[in-house]
Amino acid sequence: MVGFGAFFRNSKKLQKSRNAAPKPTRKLRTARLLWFVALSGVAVAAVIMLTIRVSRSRSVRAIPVPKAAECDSCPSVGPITFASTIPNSEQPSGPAPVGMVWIPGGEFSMGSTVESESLCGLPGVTRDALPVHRVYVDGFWMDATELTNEEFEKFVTATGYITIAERTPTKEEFPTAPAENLVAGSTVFTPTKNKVALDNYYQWWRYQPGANWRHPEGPQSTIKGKEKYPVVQIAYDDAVAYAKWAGKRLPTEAEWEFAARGGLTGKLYPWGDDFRPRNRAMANTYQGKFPVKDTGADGFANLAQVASFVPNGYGLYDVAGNAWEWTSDWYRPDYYAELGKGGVARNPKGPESPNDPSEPGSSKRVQRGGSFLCTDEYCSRYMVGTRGKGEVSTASNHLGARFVMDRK
Ligand SMILES: [Ca+2]
Ligand SMILES: [Ca+2]
Repeated sequence: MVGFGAFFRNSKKLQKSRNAAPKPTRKLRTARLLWFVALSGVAVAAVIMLTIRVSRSRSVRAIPVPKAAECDSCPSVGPITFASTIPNSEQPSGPAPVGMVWIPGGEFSMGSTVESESLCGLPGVTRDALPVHRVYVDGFWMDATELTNEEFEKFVTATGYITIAERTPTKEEFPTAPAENLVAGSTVFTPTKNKVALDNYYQWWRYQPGANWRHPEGPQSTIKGKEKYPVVQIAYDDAVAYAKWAGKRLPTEAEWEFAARGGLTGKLYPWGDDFRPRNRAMANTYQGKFPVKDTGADGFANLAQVASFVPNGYGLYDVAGNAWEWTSDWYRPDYYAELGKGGVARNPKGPESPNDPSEPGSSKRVQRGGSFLCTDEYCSRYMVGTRGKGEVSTASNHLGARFVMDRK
């Protein structure tokens, strides 16, 4: 983490370079940016790992045996081979809820052995997707797509719900902040003008007053015409509130990964091991020089309408890329190591409490699937076994959700 002073200087440059963005006062930027950056999470948390990646590996490679000696803080490594996925054969009797597909559940190997997961050269970064371990989950219904703007709007219309990004921070929450600095907003990705060293994510993330799900990149942005795009700028509690209204819930991390693997065993991506089979884009990710210019070579230089790419084996769209997706598990980098000590973990629901050594005291939940900002330069979190994490009250313009429902 860079210090506050460095961040402020960098963000000042960013604001100066973006005429379209409102220009908050220096005091405003100072207090609000400090607060949100301290919370980090979401995209920021993902990018922490991404930025490190570039210096380590430009390509994704699976390794037969992790080099434990490289990392004192990495979990102990158990068996790393993926055993076959064994789906349950039982099918639900009733019809599928609207927009949902049946995920049979069953036993599978969970985790990732990808070398670029091994980012232990910097403090606080561990191989959190190791060891590969055996897990069983019951069958469940899952949304075929990420939650869309039009679906979220129905919820808001029906309930009057106000998302966290829309709420004005209070003096009680931030007693030391001047009143004029308490402004609602959220985290927004900002392309840089020129190529930059990928060691400071503050260069491409800013706190944007007025950014929320209706205005994902700030007051001048809109979701008009994007009814079937994934809703973003959704913090964890926002997702939970929607789920409660819709009679659904967020998936556990294990459910999410079982579903995303689509019945395959140990593959890098939800569709296999080839990122672009027959040179076909399979997910909405980032092409070009990050974070300067996304060429949109996959057809989209920002979010895409949901289901713009082919689904996985279970009929799920965009489990890789487009928008990050919340899960209900607390984040701990050592959780897999704990589970790996036993036999088959049955319906794991995450650790009892969160702990991210890179940001002690923060409360983070697991996020999955990566986003349109993930690139093989460093953010390869569209790989199906890898993990993301985000502070629960922090949203961003590449974070959304998808939900599940238990069989009645
Ligand atoms: Ca793209
Ligand atoms: Ca997604």
